[in-house]
Amino acid sequence: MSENRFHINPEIESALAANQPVVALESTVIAHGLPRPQNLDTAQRLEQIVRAEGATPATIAVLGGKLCVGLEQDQVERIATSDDIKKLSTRDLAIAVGRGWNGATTVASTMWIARRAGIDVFATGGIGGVHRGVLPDVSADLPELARTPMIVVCSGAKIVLDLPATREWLETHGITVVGYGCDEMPAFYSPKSGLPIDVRCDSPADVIQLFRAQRELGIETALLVTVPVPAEAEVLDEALKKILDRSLAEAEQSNVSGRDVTPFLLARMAELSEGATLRANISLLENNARVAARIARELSQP
Ligand code: PSU
Ligand code: MN
Repeated sequence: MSENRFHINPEIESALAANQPVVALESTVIAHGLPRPQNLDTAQRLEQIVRAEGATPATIAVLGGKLCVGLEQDQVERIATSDDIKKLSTRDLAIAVGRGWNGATTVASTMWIARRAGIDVFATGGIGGVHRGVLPDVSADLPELARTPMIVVCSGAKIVLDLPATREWLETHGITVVGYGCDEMPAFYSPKSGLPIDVRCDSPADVIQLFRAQRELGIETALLVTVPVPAEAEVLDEALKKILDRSLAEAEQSNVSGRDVTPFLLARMAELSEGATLRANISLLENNARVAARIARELSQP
């Protein structure tokens, strides 16, 4: 790994050197997943929550072609407010570095960078997965989970996806799915998917016990810790189904494809639900950051 392609914030560097807890956060959710101005507020809140739990937040992005781990306040603002922030998945990292781009990192590319920076715990909202529809559109988040040994805290895969197919993919590729305080895999805005978890954990120590076992065995996949959206913010299934169907139909009519699909669907659902899905998204992001910080603290115990 070429050091000069990375910019690790000194605060993160010293936390990692001292084996203090660090939580990686992605930036695509800020730049492309949430509307303004809630995106900047949320980015700042997530960092505050991680700090309040006694861990150091490392928001990850690419700025001027550098893989940045831990952003300054003005850099977070830039990601949230400027119009030239690209959505970068793993396949885009070499292009972004080679050409000196600014971009936000997805779950896949955030994991890639976090792992190489030595971070073991990452919090996000919903992972990407197998999309609905005939074209096999599979998020790069999935293969990255299959080859990156770290703890990823999320609320399952985003509801816009084919959740049963995504669940099967995780199983086929040997990714252990933990239900954190739940017995089924959450479905992003809703706690119910009808899909199984592999194991239930009720505390950070429970999760770390599995992560340590995974490490000792040399298992190279992520440990996917799925946490339900807090009850007061969940969106009921019936309401959700209608707006989801309408959003999917609109995406098809407008020929939205590739990296634009997910941001389009999330934005349309927020509009059609009069902000209910947005509130759920922010609530689950905050809760996941809190859970991840507690897990990171447990991991840093000797
Ligand atoms: N979780 C959220 N909102 C988001 C995302 C996750 O609550 O916007 C982003 C993540 O960065 C994830 C990406 O990696 O959506 C998936 O996009 P795609 O389906 O194009 O791979
Ligand atoms: Mn895709």
